[in-house]
Amino acid sequence: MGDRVEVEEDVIESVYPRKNVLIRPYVANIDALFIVLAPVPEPDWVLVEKLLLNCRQEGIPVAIVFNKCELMAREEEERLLAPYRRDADVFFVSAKKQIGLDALASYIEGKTVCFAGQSAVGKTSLVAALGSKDLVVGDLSKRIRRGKNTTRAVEIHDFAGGKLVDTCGFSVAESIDIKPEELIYYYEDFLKVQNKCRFANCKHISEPGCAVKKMLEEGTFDKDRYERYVKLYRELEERRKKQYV
Ligand SMILES: Nc1nc2c(ncn2[C@@H]2O[C@H](COP(=O)(O)OP(=O)(O)O)[C@@H](O)[C@H]2O)c(=O)[nH]1
Ligand SMILES: [Mg+2]
Ligand SMILES: [Zn+2]
Repeated sequence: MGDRVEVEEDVIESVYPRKNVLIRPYVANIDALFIVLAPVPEPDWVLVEKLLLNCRQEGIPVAIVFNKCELMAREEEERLLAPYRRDADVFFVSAKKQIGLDALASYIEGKTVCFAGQSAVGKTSLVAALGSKDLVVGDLSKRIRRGKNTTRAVEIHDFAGGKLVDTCGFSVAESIDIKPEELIYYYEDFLKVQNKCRFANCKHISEPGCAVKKMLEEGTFDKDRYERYVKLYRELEERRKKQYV
């Protein structure tokens, strides 16, 4: 879904070449990915990291959309999202209370944007709330209110000269296609200090004389980010082991 096609009476006339493709969620030719998070359900940061990496590989810009923002204090939200500001634009919104939707709408204008993230964070609610704010969308809200039962894996809605792509939740176990030893190349802040590590190919996991570890001890490196990196590294390592048995 998401290939650019010309549809005439449900017949696919032609399929254009894809400019990018994501596997989880399975979409193609998007201009930006929205990673939707919320205070509830509690964010799965490893999933966030995976989505960021997937988009980096495919050259897709990412914005983090923190929904249900009315349920948490702004300082707390800012603290949670601070480590991601270098990789993504951040929006604080509420589909329910109609907060921050104008900023989101102007970011989307003319783009095909895919909403991704855990189930129940409010992806579909956001698509519906945006639709109700925009006069150009025509029958968007009608189409969305067909009810949950008709929600397919991916739904595409016209919006402000672009498109909103709503996806359903996908399993956190779904993996990215990166070798564990390649993971480091997606962490620029790790690479910056790598020349200070004793080993040129340091993965900053258990190597002696590691500059990242030293900075962690000194409190000058983001601990949460490092822990997510290690978790992801271990997961990729595990998966490779399984591939070779
Ligand atoms: N408090 C609050 N609840 C919301 C908000 N947006 C969505 N929800 C609720 O979160 C639940 C999941 O929403 P849904 O759009 O189905 O999530 P999806 O699975 O990501 O598409 C529903 O019960 C919504 O009413 C919000 O801004 N604030
Ligand atoms: Mg949904
Ligand atoms: Zn190191």
